[in-house]
Parts: sequence; C-alpha cells; structure tokens
Amino acid sequence: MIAFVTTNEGKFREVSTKLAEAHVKLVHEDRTYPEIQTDRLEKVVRFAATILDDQIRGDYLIDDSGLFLEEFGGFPGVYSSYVYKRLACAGVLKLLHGARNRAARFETVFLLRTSEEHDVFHGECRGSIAERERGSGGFGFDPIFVPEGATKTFAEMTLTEKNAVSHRARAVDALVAHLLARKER
Ligand code: ITT
Repeated sequence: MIAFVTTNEGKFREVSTKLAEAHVKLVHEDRTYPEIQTDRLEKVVRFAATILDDQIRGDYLIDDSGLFLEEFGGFPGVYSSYVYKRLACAGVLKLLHGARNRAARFETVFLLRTSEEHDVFHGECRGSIAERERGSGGFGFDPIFVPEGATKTFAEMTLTEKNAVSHRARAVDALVAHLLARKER
C-alpha cells in the first residue's frame, strides 16, 4: 500500500485508477507540503520529501506537475499552481492571444519513498493550447490542453482517454515498471 500525498482529487483519481490495473493499492493522504521556488519540478519533490519523511510512516508518493508554454520559454512550468490560482485557464488564453506558437507540454514528476530510498519518475505529454476552453472533465488546465494527435481537450476526454496519453499516466508507467523490477529482485 502506498499513500498518495496530494490535495488534488483529480490527480488521485487518475493515479489510483491506473495503479489499480497493476494491482497496486493507493490511499489518499490529503495534506499540503512545502513547495520551494526553483527552476525544476524534480527539486520541488526532492525538497518536499525531506520534510515528509519525518511526518509520514510507510511508503508514500508525491506528484509535482506543470504546464510549459513554448511561446514563453516554458512559463508557467514550476509556477503553474500559482498561475492557475491567479489567472486560471482564461488568463493563459489571454497571454497567448494572437501568439503564433501555441505548443505546450505537461510534465509530471513523481517521488516515491519506500523504506529503502527515494525514487523519481518522469512523464511528459506534448500538445497545444486550444483557442478557447472546452469540456468539463478533468481539472486545472485540462479545458485548454489538446494532446498531440487528438482534437479533444483533456477536459473533453474520459478519465480512461486522458490516462491513455497523459504526462501523469506516463509517470505511472515508469513507477509500475520500477515496482515490478523490484519484485523480481
Ligand atoms: P498537490 O501539490 O497537492 O499535489 P496541486 O494541484 O497544487 O496539488 P501541482 O502543484 O502539481 O498540484 O499542479 C500545478 C498546477 O498545474 C495546478 O494548478 C494543477 O491544477 C495543474 N495541473 C497539474 N496537473 C494537471 C493536469 O493533468 N491537467 C491539468 N492541469 C494540471
């Protein structure tokens, strides 16, 4: 059993569904942890783990994700949470108004703490920013993100459809591969 430390229900739904398919049980630990200001998602989870290690017994997982816009050299990236709270999807659409380049990517970094160690896993999903908000599923920036090869936004997709291509699902794949390899050791 792994505790997923997140305040975000949507993340929990996506990860627990995919892990259940691999017969890994996840429980929701709804709490915040300090997020340092840095240029990399990985540094955020590595610092957070130094705090959570003393607070949580047993195995736990944390997820730090961000939306990276090519037009702005990756911004908001590590500042995504702040930008979402202040500007939301409408603000991002405004920033990109008239922009030539609407390419974007989502990134997820997971940190898994087990008795032995900290392991980090990455997932990425490339796509573009829609002209307007579409759909009511998912969370966060999902109504404005169209993954490569799709026409629907993440918010117009079912959980299964988003999980087939998303940044977070790719990170889950890497996590599951690690758990399987460890079992075989
Ligand atoms: P926790 O830190 O408690 O896990 P959070 O929602 O603050 O939850 P992040 O800092 O990782 O999570 O997320 C940064 C922002 O990016 C936040 O506003 C999310 O809503 C958004 N976000 C993350 N993953 C997303 C996804 O798959 N689809 C759309 N938006 C996403």
